[in-house]
Amino acid sequence: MPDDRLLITVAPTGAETAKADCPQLPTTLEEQVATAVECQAAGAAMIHLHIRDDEHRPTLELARLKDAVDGIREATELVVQLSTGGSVHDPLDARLKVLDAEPDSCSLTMGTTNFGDDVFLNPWPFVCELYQLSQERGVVPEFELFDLGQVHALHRLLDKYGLPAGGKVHCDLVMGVPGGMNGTADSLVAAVAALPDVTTSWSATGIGRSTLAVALAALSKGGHLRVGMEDVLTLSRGVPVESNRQLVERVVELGRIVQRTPMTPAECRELLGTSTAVPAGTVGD
Ligand code: KMH
Ligand code: ZN
Repeated sequence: MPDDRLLITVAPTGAETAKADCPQLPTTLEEQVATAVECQAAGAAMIHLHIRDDEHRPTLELARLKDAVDGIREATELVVQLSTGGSVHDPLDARLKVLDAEPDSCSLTMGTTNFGDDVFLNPWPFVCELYQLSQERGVVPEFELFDLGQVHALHRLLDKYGLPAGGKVHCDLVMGVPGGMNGTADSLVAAVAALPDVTTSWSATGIGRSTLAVALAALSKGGHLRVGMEDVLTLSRGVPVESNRQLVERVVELGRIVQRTPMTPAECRELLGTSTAVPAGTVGD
């Protein structure tokens, strides 16, 4: 793949924003499929997905997760990544069951983080269990790193359990969460320098007002980008995001300025190893 390619992941919904506070947030299956279609057309290659119930509340209900995976696969070529982080209120066992929906990829956060006034719980045994399950099922993890300690935890995980399904190591720096590393160029440079040598690709996203600083720093360091209404709800002070497509279009333009071309979903599969992902233990058999 040409080395100017830019992976844009869209995270359209998240679990923390209420529909009542943001009616343009895509929460129904129809809205999420429509968002996926227009974000792919705008330049996204992967979708990081949280789903909602009929009352627009976060849910990990398996049938709905499967419907979302199927619906997005029918309408787009996007790599479908399901969140295993869920909301701060989701129990660990329900988060493990997300893999039953058979996504291409899953998020896998490398440690516990204070999350505003809440706690995003990721105890080490849970991280190890989820990782081993992803290896067994052939689901490619995206290692989500909210602070530098989690980068070091990733070294421990890979040392103990080996490479992910598909053989590639893709990380996403989630910066600017109140409780995690801040969303600055300095923090990004430190985190990228600490990534394991076996890392094959990384992206970054900055929450809220840090979104542009993080995107520009990531582009400067040759990284990839995640954007979406999970992470930011304003385009500038007082100007609300009207659609995820706007956020994708904005980073396509940033990428164009630094001579990066949006990656296709097929190129994203190659980058992440999802097309070749086989359960651990069968690699090389
Ligand atoms: N909603 C956050 C508590 C993930 O998707 O894996 C966790 C989160 C991470 O969004
Ligand atoms: Zn998420």
